[in-house]
Amino acid sequence: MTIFLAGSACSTQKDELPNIVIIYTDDVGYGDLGCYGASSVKTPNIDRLAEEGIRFVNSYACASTCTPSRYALLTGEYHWRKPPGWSVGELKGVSIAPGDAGMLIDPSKPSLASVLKDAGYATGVVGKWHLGLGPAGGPDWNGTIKPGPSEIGFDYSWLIPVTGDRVPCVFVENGRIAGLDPHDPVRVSYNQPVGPDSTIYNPEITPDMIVSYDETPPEKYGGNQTEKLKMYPSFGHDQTIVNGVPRIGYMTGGKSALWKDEDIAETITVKALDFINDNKSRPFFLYFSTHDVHVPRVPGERFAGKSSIGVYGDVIMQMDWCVGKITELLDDLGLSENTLVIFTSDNGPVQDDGYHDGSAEIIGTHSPAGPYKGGKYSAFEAGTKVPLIVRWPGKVRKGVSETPFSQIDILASLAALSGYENPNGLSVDSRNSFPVLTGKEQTGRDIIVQQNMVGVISVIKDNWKYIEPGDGPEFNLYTRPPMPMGNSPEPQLYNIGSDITEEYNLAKENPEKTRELSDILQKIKDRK
Ligand code: NG6
Ligand code: CA
Repeated sequence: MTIFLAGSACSTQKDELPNIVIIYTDDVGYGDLGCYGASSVKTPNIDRLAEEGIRFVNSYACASTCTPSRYALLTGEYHWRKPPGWSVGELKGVSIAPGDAGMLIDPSKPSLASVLKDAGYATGVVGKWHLGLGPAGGPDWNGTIKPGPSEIGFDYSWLIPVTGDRVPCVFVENGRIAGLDPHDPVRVSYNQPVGPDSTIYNPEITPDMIVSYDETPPEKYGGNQTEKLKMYPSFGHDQTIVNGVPRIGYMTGGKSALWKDEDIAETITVKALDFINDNKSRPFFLYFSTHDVHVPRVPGERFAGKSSIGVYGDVIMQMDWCVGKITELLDDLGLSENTLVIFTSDNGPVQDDGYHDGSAEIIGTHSPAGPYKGGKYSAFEAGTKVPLIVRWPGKVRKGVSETPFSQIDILASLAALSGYENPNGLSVDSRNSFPVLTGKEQTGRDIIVQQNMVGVISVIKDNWKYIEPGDGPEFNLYTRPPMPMGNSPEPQLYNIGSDITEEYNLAKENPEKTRELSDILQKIKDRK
């Protein structure tokens, strides 16, 4: 592995710090973008970023679900160092924070936001959070919601607090629900119904009852309030209907603050643009975290019905539009030259992820995972191998990079850029790879580490991939098509150079390599 000296070549004088915009998309897969080979859906704005910057073809998120990837991005530490013990249905040890999780990031430790704030940046987060808020057990939603982003260094925050498909369906601005009428407080519970809006939970629904998009769902899907639904759940998402969309978690009240799903993309984009405008005359760091292309997929009027592959394509177009609005403003303000834009995704793709939205049926020849196996939730490549585009005109080598990169290194890399003295000392896992991000250095990380939905860890070294044995299910049956999870009670070893779809488990044939990689993993686990 190449070791870069602290504060090495890439460190920058304070007065010339570039602005930094991280566009972190949700569930966007390796094959979802034009510049990565998609042809059924157009992404001109992202493709332009790729043309003007560097596009990575071997870049990884740290996990195949949202919470642990975001945790690693902001803290530089693998989330599996503190196994969460959450459950979803029958699945135990799941790495998806429930909607009433308290703040997961320890405010006493450095974060990407605190490091950049200390370096003189105005720091803002706009969009999906999903890292817990408030004390353990969740916040007082009607009061001041803390700890949260401001406790880890964000000057400004406008959040989708959990996910679009989880309550509460409100935005939280700087620790308060935006637009909340104090006479109509919200009530939120992840344990029991909380009032008339708590709806259609039906414990008799099991995965084998999922029907395809063109069949009529069994009556049970609608429970007692079918008439309110504009989109059926295909699994779960059956506790509260807000705007005709059924969600996970119980909620009532807060009518004046409820978001409208059709408007989420535009609302958060406007907030992101406001943040840039407000801070245009000083270095700023914006973490813009889109809702698209996560479920529920409810495109705004501008994009509804516009793609040839149903809502799945519509929301990709919408996400691309958000990107275009941001780059357009940077152009208009004359800031493009001095802004480092990083575009990537939190985990791989999924089609039907609990809503009857046609994504499993109308997708045609579009391949969200590109050539790879698996997707969201999975230990296979498409779970974490995601698009990464970096643009900083004049500063990055334009073109395509095959150098391996892991999002775990974003913390130390951006810390180094901001002049932080000892970026590799910030966390146990993150290493300064800034020269890789700019294409100056082509010897990337020699080891890539990632986890799947149930915390099974894999390591990649020199095209060999080892997936540790685990006891999770072989498929996630809550999705359609059912997602291969990469779980097996046996160790797995793939040569992802020659067997890119991970068909042949060579662990028995090649016990030395299996042992070598499992030892490496053990050492990483033991690292303090
Ligand atoms: C799953 C949800 C899925 C999605 C996911 C989180 C069900 C059946 N599935 O449990 O719809 O919300 O959690 O996605 O409830 S993530 O991108 O935020 O990790
Ligand atoms: Ca996600």
